[in-house]
This record gives sequence, C-alpha cells and structure tokens, in this order.
Amino acid sequence: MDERTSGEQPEFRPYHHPAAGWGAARSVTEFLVRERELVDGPRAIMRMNHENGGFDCPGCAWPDDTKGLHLDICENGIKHVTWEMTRKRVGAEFFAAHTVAELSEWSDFELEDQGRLTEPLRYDPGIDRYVPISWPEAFALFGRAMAELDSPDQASFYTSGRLGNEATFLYQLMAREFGTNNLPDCSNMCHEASGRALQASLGTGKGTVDLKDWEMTDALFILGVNAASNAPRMLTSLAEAYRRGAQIVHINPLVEAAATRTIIPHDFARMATFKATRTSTLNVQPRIGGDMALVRGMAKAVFEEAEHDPKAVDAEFVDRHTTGFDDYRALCEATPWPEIERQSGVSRAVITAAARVYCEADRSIFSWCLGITQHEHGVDTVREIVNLLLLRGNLGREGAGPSPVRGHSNVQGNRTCGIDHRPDEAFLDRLAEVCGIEPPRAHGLDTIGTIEAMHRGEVKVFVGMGGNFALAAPDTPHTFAALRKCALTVQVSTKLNRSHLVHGEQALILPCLGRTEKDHQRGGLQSTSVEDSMSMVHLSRGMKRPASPHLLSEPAIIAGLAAAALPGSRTPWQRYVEDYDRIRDTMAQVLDGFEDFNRRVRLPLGFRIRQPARELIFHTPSGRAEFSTAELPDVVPADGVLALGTMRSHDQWNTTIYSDDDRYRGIKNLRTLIFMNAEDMRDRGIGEFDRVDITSTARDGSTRTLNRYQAIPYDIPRGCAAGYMPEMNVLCALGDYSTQSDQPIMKHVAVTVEPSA
Ligand SMILES: Nc1nc2c(c(=O)[nH]1)N[C@H]1C(S)=C(S)[C@@H](COP(=O)(O)OP(=O)(O)OC[C@H]3O[C@@H](n4cnc5c(=O)[nH]c(N)nc54)[C@H](O)[C@@H]3O)O[C@H]1N2
Ligand SMILES: Nc1nc2c(c(=O)[nH]1)N[C@H]1C(S)=C(S)[C@@H](COP(=O)(O)OP(=O)(O)OC[C@H]3O[C@@H](n4cnc5c(=O)[nH]c(N)nc54)[C@H](O)[C@@H]3O)O[C@H]1N2
Ligand SMILES: [Mo]
Repeated sequence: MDERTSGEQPEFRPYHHPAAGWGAARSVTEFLVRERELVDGPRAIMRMNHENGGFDCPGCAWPDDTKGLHLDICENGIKHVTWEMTRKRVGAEFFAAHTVAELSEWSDFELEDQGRLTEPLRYDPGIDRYVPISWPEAFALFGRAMAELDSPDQASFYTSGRLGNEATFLYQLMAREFGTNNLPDCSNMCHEASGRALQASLGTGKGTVDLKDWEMTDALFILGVNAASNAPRMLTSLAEAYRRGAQIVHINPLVEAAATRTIIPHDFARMATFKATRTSTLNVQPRIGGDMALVRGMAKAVFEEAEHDPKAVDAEFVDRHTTGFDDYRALCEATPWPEIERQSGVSRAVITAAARVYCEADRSIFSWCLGITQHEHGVDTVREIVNLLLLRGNLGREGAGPSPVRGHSNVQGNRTCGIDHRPDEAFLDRLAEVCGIEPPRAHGLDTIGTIEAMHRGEVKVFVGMGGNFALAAPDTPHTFAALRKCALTVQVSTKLNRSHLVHGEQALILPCLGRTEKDHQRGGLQSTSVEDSMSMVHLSRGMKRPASPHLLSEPAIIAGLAAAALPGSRTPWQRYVEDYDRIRDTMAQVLDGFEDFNRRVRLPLGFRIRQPARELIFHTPSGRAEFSTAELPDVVPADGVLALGTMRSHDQWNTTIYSDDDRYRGIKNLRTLIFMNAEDMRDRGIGEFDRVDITSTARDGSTRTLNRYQAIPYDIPRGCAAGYMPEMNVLCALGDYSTQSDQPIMKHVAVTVEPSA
C-alpha cells in the first residue's frame, strides 16, 4: 500500500510556535489553492457552524460557540469542508480507463484526490472495472442479494459517524425491520469504552457538561487528546480558560501543541501581533496506558489530603448520591505508591501536584479522547476518572463533570438515534410500537465481530454507510480478506477510497450528497440534524449545488435500499424521503428526549438532550452514581518491548491523508515513521531517520511487521512509541480487542523495533 513519497526529503524540526495562528492560515491557503477552491471555499466557510441556515462542520464533534461568534472555524475544519467541495470529479470515463487491479496499486491519497464520485457504479468482474448502473437497478441488485440470504444476520450495516440523525434513524429501521441488530459503527473503535463506563457509573452513555461549563470551570484536565489537530476549536476554550485564571492540566505521553500556547483562529488582533495565549498550566507525561494508575494516584492523594482537610472529599455529595465509596477508599489506600509510580510512569511528587490542583479547584472538568479509550482497560480508566470526579462532587453542577471529546461530527447522534448493536429493550419496544415492526432482540455484531463473521462466511452482505472500513479497521490484510469473502459489498460514499477496491463478489458504489450540498426533495429543500459532543442537537443545511445531478441524499439511498430489500414493507420509505419532517415526527415518538423534535430543532441553537446524570438522576442498578473498584492493570512493557500508540497526524482526517506533514510535531514529508524515546533508540543503535523494522506480537503469539519505517527521536517516555494510523493498522491483530469494550487496542500495541537489514 501507501508509501507516498512526494519525492521531497523528510524533515524533523521540533515545533516551537503557538498552535493555530499564522501557520494554520498559511496551511489553509495552500490547501484551498490545491483544491482549486479559492472562490467558493471562503464563502462556504463563512456559512459553517452558523446558527440558522448554515451547515454543520463535518470536521469534528466539538460544539459550536453559543455566543454567536461568527468565525468559529478552524484550519482542519476548513480543510475538511474544502475536501468535500473540491471541483475534481471521478466519473464513468475514469472507471472505464482503469481496472480495479490497477487502482489497487494507487496510494490512498491518489484515490481520494480524484475528486467526488458522480454516479452509481457496479463492479463488473468480466472486465475488472466499475461500470455505471442506474439507481433503480442498483437497488434491485441489493434486493436480490438480500433475498438470497439464509438469515437476516448474514447482513451487516456499518455507519461512519458522519451520517445525519434522520438518515441514521432510517438506516437502523431498515436493518431491524429486515431482522438484524448487526449495526457496527466507527464508535466501536473510538468511544465504546466511554459509553460503557459512563453507563455503568452514571447511567448515561455520554458526558454531562456543555460549553458553558467549560467557561466556568476552575480546572480542566485534558487526557489523551491531540486537541490542536483533532478538536482545534477546543483551543479557544483553553485560551479563554487560561486568561480567566483557570488551571489546565494536560495528561499525555506526548506534549502536544494544545499543551503549550495558541493563537486562536478568529482572534485577529492577536494574529496580527503574534501574541499567543498559554493553554496549559501543568503537563504530565504518563507512560502509554498509565492513566488509570495516575488517576488512582490522584484519588489516593485526595484521601491523604482529607486526613488534615476534611473538605477535600465532598462527604455530603458522596453520601447522598453515590454507592461504593468505602470500598473505593480502601482500594486507594491499599494501592501502594511505588506501584502507582511504576504503572503510571509518573513520580508521586508530580501526581500529588496534579491532585493539589484538583483539590484547590472548586469545579473541575475531565475531558478525554482516544488516548484513554483505545486500551484493554479503557472502561476501567474512564470509570476511574468518574471515581475521582465523584470524590469531590464534580457532577450535576455548573463547571464540573466528565466531558469526553467525540470524534466524527455526528458519531454521538448515531448512537442516540439507534445505531447500537446492543440496543436496550425499552428502545426496541418503542420502535416496535411506533413503527409497527418486530425488531430482533438478540445482540448484533460490532466492527470486530463483523470482520470475524465475514471470515467464517457468516456475514455475506456488507453495507458501509460512509467511512472507509477496509482501512479504518485493524489488521489490514485480514480485514481485506474478510471483505473479499462477501457476496456483496455496498459502499455509500462521497469519494473513491480503498474500501471500493477491496470488495465482495458483487459490489456497488453509491455516491451521495455531502453535508455542504443542497438537498432538494419533493417537499422542498431539506435539512438534517446532528448532535455534538455535548449533546446539542441542531439543524444543518447545505448551500452548495450538488457535485453531480445524479447524487442522492443518504436518506433517499437508504429508502431505496430498504424498499428493495423489504418487499411488502409497511414503512412509508418514500414518504419519509419527501419531507424529513416526517422522519423527525416518528423519531420524536421513539427516542427519549426528542419530544417536539421538529419545533425544538428549529430553535436558534437547537436543543440539548436532557442528561439525567447532570440532574443527579442515575439510571444505574442502585439508582446512585457507582464507584468502581477495578485492580490496576499491568501496562509496563516487557524488556525490549515498546508500547506503541497509533494516532493521527495534523494533516489527515482518519483515513484521508491531506499531506505527509505533521506540522505541530515538526515533521515534513514523512508518514512512515515511528516516534521513539532517544534512549530507546540509542539502546538499539538507531539514529534519527534510520530505517527500522517494527514487529508486533499479538496475544495469540502471531507477529506482524512493517519494514523500513524511519525513527524519529521524540519527547516521549521510555518504553513508549507512536506512529500514524491507518498505516499502522497492519500491526494491530484483529483478535486484540478489549475484553471490556470490544474496542481494538490501537493505543497499546506491543512492538519490537530494530534497524532494518
Ligand atoms: N483534523 C482531524 N480531526 C479529527 C480527526 C482527524 O483524523 N483529523 N478524527 C476525528 C475522530 S473520528 C476522533 S475519534 C478524534 C480523535 O482525536 P484524538 O484522540 O486526539 O486522536 P489521536 O490522533 O488518535 O490522538 C490520541 C492522543 O492520545 C495520546 N495518547 C496515546 N496513548 C495515550 C495514553 O496511553 N494516555 C494518554 N493520556 N494519552 C495517550 C496521543 O499522544 C495523542 O495526543 O478526532 C476527530 N477529529
Ligand atoms: N490504528 C488505528 N486505527 C483507527 C483509529 C486509531 O486511532 N488507530 N481510529 C479509529 C476511529 S476513532 C475511527 S472513527 C475510524 C474511522 O473510520 P471511518 O469513519 O470508517 O473512516 P473515515 O476515514 O472517517 O472515512 C472517510 C470516507 O468517508 C466517506 N465520506 C466522507 N463524507 C461522507 C458523507 O458525507 N457521506 C458518506 N456516505 N460518506 C462520506 C468518504 O468516501 C471518505 O473516503 O478509524 C479507526 N481506526
Ligand atoms: Mo473516531
């Protein structure tokens, strides 16, 4: 696959400038020029994330500024929107000119760089090419393949977190009416651990805070997120917090750009004078996987503090709202400091300093992303974070609580609206009653389960509603082989990607409208709704002419597929598509918190889904917030082994690579790299840019190797290493998923590194 060499020499020069600011402005301009979008790009960008009448930035799930700030945009959001709005097109002539075998040799960058897909395509095995097919024929082909299945569970329906709420609802309805809960989604690889932990601790799968809380908090603890690249609008909140005198503690094996200084994107005065604001008051660098021990240590320090200051623990809150406190205190007391230091990789002095910040703050927020979740013990770690919050009553009041940073712009909405392979009974009951279907009750397959079932020949039809399943999932060759065993693969996409080339016996590419584009249906111009990381639901309306007249909206594609697969269905598929208000009316009856959906979603900022835990109502077995008491896992790698975390560069969006640069980490023209501690390099006789072979060993003892990567000495704890997804998925064994969350362990891969022969 991809060793995209631009021909230019790789460079590494540690980055000392503030995040965002002029570097970001220059990068955006270069990008707009390359995508030939100088005219429409800026106009569209001004319409992004606006209350009333704009479209939701498809970039990330960070909430929109509520103060009507009319330039709440960021470098990566702009790149992401521009990527969708490119003028380049990939149509029938292109596919006539290239066989799939030939395209398989192209890099992922080259594939997406062909531009927007323009018409539905079917794979023709006789000529190994994709050829045009009409929409009705495409739907009929799908219907025939579905009719041939022996059981509904032989189909699996993947969602990437872009899909709007209305399409999401139709998609899960189609799957369940057909008879399966096989609804894998990208959050199986992302925040499954957060959802399960918060559900167990607080009886809600989501965070409880919103942006106003961020504005009021005294202390922010940011764990395992590279905000400057992946949630850049968080920089604004960090800079504002710093200016107001709040404490900001970053917990990350790498000191990422957001943990230093920033010039926030719309702060023109500061852009002009190059004045940066600090975005950190303390940086703590645990070893990879060391967060749970670190948080346990902070809790232990809080208990120690409580010996001379009884107010360190909020006894009244603990008493009234929680259960399991005594066991948790006993566990913290029984966990010795040397073990905490060894497992976290952080000294007692530093852990105590972080705990002091926590004790001195009246209100604290803990925010985290993949650095916490993509581990074997991700659920336990999130629960440990909640334990620490509960100790000081940091829940159910302003400026305090848990705040996971979600990934895709609507990944949280997907789950809310029914994408869940383990749906709860109450939801299914309501779906049955309102929609007149008999949904299956058995749990379905998630992402890993789907790949395993394809291998066994048990899943034969795969539908990818967005995303790039082939590259996003772990164990690349193994996942490819699984997809190739399918009878039919269907990809609903905006651009050409690897998942189109790694296909089943039959294959369809169904091109859809992007979020920036006008969606005309019989009932007029349609909007769709999305939910951000902080549970705000609001409308998004495209304003650009569609990339091609042959595109359909995602709801229309789902309705077409559903009608073909469900002959005799009484669901009014076409009526739903004519006017999305009708979908919303049904959703209002099925989904908790969506009452009066059509009216409330049209309020200027939309509406916030009620969060019971925020109001100290806990849908847990005990009816209280529950402390957890898990043992600390052993995360210290064996001698000679490194714990490798796979992550994103600054210039990529998951499987979409914009360039081979990673500005904030000082990298140019290189993705096939591994960041290592300088002493770990010296021990192995490896110098900067030296070629190395990286070998992972899976739990089952099998090994996987990437050859001729280049080593970069980096400020990362000994025993830890980092490199880029999706390339490094080759090293992640399919079987190595968390026993707690079923999430692939993408941040803690055991590897050995040696100089290439
Ligand atoms: N521009 C852009 N924005 C994006 C995306 C994108 O690809 N590009 N992707 C979106 C998606 S789907 C998601 S889920 C999010 C992902 O957002 P992030 O979670 O920021 O994603 P990663 O790049 O995987 O970075 C993981 C971070 O965790 C740190 N880390 C690794 N291991 C550990 C650990 O053991 N402990 C701690 N404390 N930290 C650790 C890494 O150093 C890194 O800073 O971003 C979303 N936003
Ligand atoms: N090793 C490793 N692997 C990882 C991760 C990691 O940290 N490490 N992170 C994981 C995470 S958090 C995630 S979320 C997954 C990402 O997994 P996915 O969501 O499956 O992948 P993306 O790269 O976001 O998908 C990009 C494709 O989506 C399509 N697309 C874009 N916009 C639209 C649209 O509006 N509609 C439709 N229908 N299609 C559209 C385009 O064709 C584009 O090629 O990757 C996971 N994989
Ligand atoms: Mo994600």
